[in-house]
Amino acid sequence: MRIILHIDMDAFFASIEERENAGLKGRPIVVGADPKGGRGRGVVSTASYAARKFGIRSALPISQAWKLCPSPQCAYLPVDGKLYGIVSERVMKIIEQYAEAELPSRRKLSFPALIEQTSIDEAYIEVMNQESGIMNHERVWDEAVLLARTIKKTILKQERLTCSVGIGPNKLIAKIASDFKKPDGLTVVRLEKVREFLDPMAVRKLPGIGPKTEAQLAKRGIITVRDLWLASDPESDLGRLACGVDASSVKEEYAIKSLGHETTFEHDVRDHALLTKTILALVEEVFEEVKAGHFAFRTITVRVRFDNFETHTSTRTLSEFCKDDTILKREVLRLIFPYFHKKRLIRLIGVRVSNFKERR
Ligand code: TTP
Ligand code: MG
Repeated sequence: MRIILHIDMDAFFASIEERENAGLKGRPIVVGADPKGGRGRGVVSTASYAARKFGIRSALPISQAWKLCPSPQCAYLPVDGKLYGIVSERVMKIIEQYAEAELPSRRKLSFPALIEQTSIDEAYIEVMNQESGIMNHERVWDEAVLLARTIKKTILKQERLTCSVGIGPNKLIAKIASDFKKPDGLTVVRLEKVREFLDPMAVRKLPGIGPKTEAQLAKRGIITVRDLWLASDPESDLGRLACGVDASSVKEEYAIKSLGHETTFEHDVRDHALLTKTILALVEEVFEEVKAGHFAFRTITVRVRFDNFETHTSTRTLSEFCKDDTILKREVLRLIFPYFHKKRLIRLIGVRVSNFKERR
């Protein structure tokens, strides 16, 4: 029997901007590319819940967001990666502080909680993992709820930000549960309630089911998770998902797999100097986040999209872990220069680092 919490900050980038500026309180806010009066070409990073009422979501083209809710009704703000990295670190410290404090029942068995951060604003905590039934599960469920409340209260008090928490018997259920009553939600799904919880849900709510699979399933008349459960082999991946079964473990190492930034130009570019300046600015943004997360990385990837949407990536894996921005800049320029020399118009460039060593 396991008990796992999933914590996910609400509209993270937008909520930080909202708390930094009293004039933004409760307003529709979009954080992302410059909308350029509706002609901007990048995408939305995130939208505040007030902006989501207009249908604005992460990854929507910024020009479409503008159509749904233009400025000044909606505030459009650039991504301040450095600030979000710092806030993320403070939030994760709060989570660690409370998760690692001894819960009364756990003290008896003396095992520590495991914490796995999976993105800038998400973490799992495993508060119990027990094969046999010697422990009073009831008490641990109650303590998990108390832990969730304490973490929510502390993040609100110290950071003036809300988060949503899901508690379940595995990571999959905890994750779905944290999303269930966003924002500022707390949802507990015990093992015996998993079926009841999942049954009426749209299949799209299951992690890994995107619009394509959703459409394919809909053609077969499969709309809800119950439909999927009835129609699939319980031993298949989809079957297990529909049953809410997930054996994956909470891993203590820092689980962010990569960090990157990219930019879509307002006009397609072939100017070598502008391309170089832009990629170096992106490298700096990435490096700020690398520093904030205390990472060392080994793999560097650049991405280039030409005006006809032909997209290329080039990757280099260093022989040793690296924490140095001079090496990062040098390698990124080496990787990307061949594309600049093709004299073709470029629409987008980006850089990503991955293959991280554990924190600190
Ligand atoms: P999410 O947790 O997916 O989204 P969110 O915190 O904005 O909103 P929710 O309340 O639904 O959890 O992502 C965390 C941050 O990561 C988000 O604030 C901005 C960034 N992000 C992007 O930049 N691009 C994306 O496509 C997504 C999904 C997130
Ligand atoms: Mg979030």
